[in-house]
Amino acid sequence: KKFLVLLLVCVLGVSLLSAAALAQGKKPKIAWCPAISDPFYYMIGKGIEDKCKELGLELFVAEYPKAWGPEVQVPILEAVAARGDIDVIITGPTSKEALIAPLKRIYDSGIEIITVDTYIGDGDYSKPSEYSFPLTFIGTDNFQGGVEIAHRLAEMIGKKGKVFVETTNPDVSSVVERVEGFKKGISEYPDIELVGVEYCLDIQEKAQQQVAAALQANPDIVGIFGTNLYSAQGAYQAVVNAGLKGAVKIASWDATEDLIKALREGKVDLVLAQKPYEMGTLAVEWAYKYFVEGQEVPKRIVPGFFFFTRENVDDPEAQQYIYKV
Ligand code: T6T
Repeated sequence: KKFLVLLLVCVLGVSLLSAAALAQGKKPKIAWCPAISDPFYYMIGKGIEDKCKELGLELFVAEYPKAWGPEVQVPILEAVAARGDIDVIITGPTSKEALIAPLKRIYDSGIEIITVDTYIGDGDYSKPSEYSFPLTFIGTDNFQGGVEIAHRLAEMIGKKGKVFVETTNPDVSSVVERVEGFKKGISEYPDIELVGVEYCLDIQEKAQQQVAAALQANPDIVGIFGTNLYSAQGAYQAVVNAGLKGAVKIASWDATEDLIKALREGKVDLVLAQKPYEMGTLAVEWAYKYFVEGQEVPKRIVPGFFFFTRENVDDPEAQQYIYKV
């Protein structure tokens, strides 16, 4: 009996090994499953598409969802996995927790996962855990960005007064880290009070209403941090509508053409640009290196970010950071 078990273990081991060996040298077929339809995700998609062309890789692009969340994302991912011809899925998980099990099932069916922009669990894929199976996480250091935004906003408001944060969801790694980083940064200013954090679920109109309500409840708010493009776009519209343009300083995240125009017009005062195009090219490059060259993939890859201010917004070298889709 012992011998039979041993034999079974050996056979299984050898077939797993040969499956891994077979995977090497083969050009992977990539699937891009965006988390939401927005200029940031279109830029990632553009990077993926360009790099696939350059490396001669086949690419399948899933639909760009109209709403943010697992209810919309999971069925799309499952349909892509069910095609049967995909080697790697590149996606941005719309929840740290709710996406662990669905992505694990897909991984167990033989598809590698690369997460871009957002991660599952705590994002540390380097030590074994129920969520450490993705090949890598490629995304901005959102916590650091939040800290730096806090310091810059503090300078703009003379290091005193009430500030407010408009964000999207409480369980999405990117924005959670931005808020945490912001709180950490702002905690160094004893005369600044954070009066609230609201969640718009990535819906711009909701962000606008929530900021309008916050301004009514606290007419002496002097600074607002909008943690992503819909939060920031909704925030500045509420401030303009309230007749407070310029009086309330706005730090925004994501360099859409809309936010850059608003910066020029004095409706926002700071824009953090991520590097979504680079996230896309890096994801494909590493999938290629893993499948074709058998290279080990770093578990965390961090493209930097860039700050737009009214002083540098027209610099020729800054233009590359605008999300132009
Ligand atoms: O800010 C980006 C992205 O980093 C975040 O995870 C979700 O929102 C955006 O896509 C902007 O809408």
